[in-house]
Amino acid sequence: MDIEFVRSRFIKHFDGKTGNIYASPGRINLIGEHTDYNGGFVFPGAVDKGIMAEMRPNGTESTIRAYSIDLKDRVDFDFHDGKGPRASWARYIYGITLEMEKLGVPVKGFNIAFAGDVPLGAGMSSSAAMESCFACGLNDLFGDNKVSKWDMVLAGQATEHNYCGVNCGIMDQFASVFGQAGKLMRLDCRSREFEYFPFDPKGYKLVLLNSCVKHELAGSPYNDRRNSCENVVKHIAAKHPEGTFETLRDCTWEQLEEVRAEVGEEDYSRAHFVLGEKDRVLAVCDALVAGDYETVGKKMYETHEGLSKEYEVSCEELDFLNDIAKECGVTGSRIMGGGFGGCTINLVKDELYDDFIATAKKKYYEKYGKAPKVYDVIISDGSRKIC
Ligand code: GAF
Repeated sequence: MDIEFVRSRFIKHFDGKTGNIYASPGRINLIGEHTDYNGGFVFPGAVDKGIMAEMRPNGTESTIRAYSIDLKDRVDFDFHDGKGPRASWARYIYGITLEMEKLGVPVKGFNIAFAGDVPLGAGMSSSAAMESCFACGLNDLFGDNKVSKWDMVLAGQATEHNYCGVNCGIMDQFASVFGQAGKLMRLDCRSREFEYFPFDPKGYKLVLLNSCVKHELAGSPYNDRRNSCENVVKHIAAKHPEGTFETLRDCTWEQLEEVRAEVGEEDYSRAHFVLGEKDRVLAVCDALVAGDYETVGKKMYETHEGLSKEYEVSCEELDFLNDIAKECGVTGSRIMGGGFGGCTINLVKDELYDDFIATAKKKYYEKYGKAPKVYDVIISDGSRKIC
């Protein structure tokens, strides 16, 4: 992303002065979908696309003057007025400001202009990129950088929960804040322990195909899926007062079978997917250590199948892209992120890459009248101050 571009807009839309520039990336996730809020494992990495913001204190007590460069929209609001702005993009700024205040950062009024090259609604978490970028800026401008990385992750997640209506897990904010170039991260979402995994699969490429079906978690059945999982846990816990059951992470296949009739087929299938996905992430870790990309790919296809048939977060277009991947002999392919649109992530042998991309573009265009967008994955660094 272009620093000078953001700076020129910041100068033009405010008082001609410059501020500090911060950037945070979107993310990919190799495997481990809808496991984060179930206390399981995820395998994300930050990408080379994200959000860049210029920010500067403006001398007021609590007035934020915000400009979205991409939307060409300006919103001014008082973050202590108890309601905040209506524009959905500005609610991320409002929410993270209040969450950083809760963490003890003495935030005052500021000006902010921001732009992004992470595609919106593509399942690469442009919203987490915004939250972590703004958190990074507020921490630096007002908080002497005393807020820890983990607290910024949690502040981003709380922004989604409290101001944007999405009861998400912690994967996206974690990846955006902790990302490192060339490395994926295996995160245990229950203990929050994580490990960096250098990711350089010789002979393969990771590529995203954007179905261009806009994925939007607010207002989607994302929260319903979470409720289904929590309902199953509640039933298992009631049957086993001797145990501690916080999330599906604590539940076994046998316990799930025990409550099948009482929770109903829909919630059963959701939980069945999550238990399987928990095992698949661990299998993929072992396979990566062994350099066994065939197994990695096989697990990706299994995840797609589960997300489509059991968790029901796919759509016709994503299933179509997945089928094309199979036909082209792609090693692994699946929906990435929350679902309901967005991208597939594909692990492709170098020699099949050109044919796969050309075939996917052609067939998708023939069927849907538009070509999928193609993004080569470059694993990059997390949130940072640029200057
Ligand atoms: C979205 C959420 F924000 C994440 O927390 C995660 O649940 C993901 O969907 C599915 O794995 O990106």
